[in-house]
Amino acid sequence: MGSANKTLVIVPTYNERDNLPPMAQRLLALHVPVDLLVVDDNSPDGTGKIADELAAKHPTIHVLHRSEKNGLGRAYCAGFAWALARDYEFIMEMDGDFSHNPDDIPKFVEAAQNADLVLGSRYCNGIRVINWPLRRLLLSTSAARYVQIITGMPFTDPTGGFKCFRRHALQSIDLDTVRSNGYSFQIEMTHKIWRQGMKVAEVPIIFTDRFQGSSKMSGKIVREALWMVWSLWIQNGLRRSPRAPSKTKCEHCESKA
Ligand SMILES: Nc1nc2c(ncn2[C@@H]2O[C@H](COP(=O)(O)OP(=O)(O)OP(=O)(O)O)[C@@H](O)[C@H]2O)c(=O)[nH]1
Ligand SMILES: [Mg+2]
Repeated sequence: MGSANKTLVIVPTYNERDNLPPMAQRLLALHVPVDLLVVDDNSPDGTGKIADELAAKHPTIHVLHRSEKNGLGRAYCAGFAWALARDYEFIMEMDGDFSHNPDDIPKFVEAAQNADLVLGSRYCNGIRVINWPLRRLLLSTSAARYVQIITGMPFTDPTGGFKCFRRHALQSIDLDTVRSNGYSFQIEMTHKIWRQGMKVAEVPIIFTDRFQGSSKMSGKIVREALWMVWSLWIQNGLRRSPRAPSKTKCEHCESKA
């Protein structure tokens, strides 16, 4: 199957009807050409229908409909499988609520020329988070430290969801074995790539929390992440380093990574 562009941006959506059209416009206007895949879990607000209308107008926009809300991790895995069945080389994760700035996409693609996975980091060289209450920021930075200590992964922002995978990095993972769904989904995907000795780069991003709607952060998401990192450490043979020599790289904050 052919595809027009080498880069696919996967945006999972659940009730994003107001955000999706402006997001699509921003992606269409990028100087690096990208395809967009919307993975919609039958949003009650009709986001899926809006996505279909956009796809009918623009050949670079695609939609994957899923029958019910099943979490971010499952939506992304479906999107990854869709991408791997086509020719995409750079496969990105991005939120659909403008927490992630689509204008950062070219920066990821550039860094991915020389890496297997690129992570957007809110915390390398300072803290760049807008509109988060202090307790949410503390939870996120403590989670990052916890992940670093237990797994040995040196990344400054392991729970972030703005990422770019190279095709072969995704192909190296059995997507059916990825179980986690909340923030630990991000940690699990990165760990599965890093522990093979693949090259992981970080690029700095500014994260802006949605100004409308309430946070989905819950005790369940935190608990899932708490045990997941121990499970990853066990999967890695109790190692805190990759099995193969690490090629970890932080483009902009080399000293910290
Ligand atoms: N397909 C699908 N998309 C989802 C699901 N849950 C969240 N999303 C989308 O995933 C992206 C990130 O989810 P958010 O709800 O913003 O999660 P968050 O940023 O951790 O939490 P907030 O503080 O609420 O913004 C958004 O584009 C959501 O619409 C889901 O179960 N299925
Ligand atoms: Mg959000």
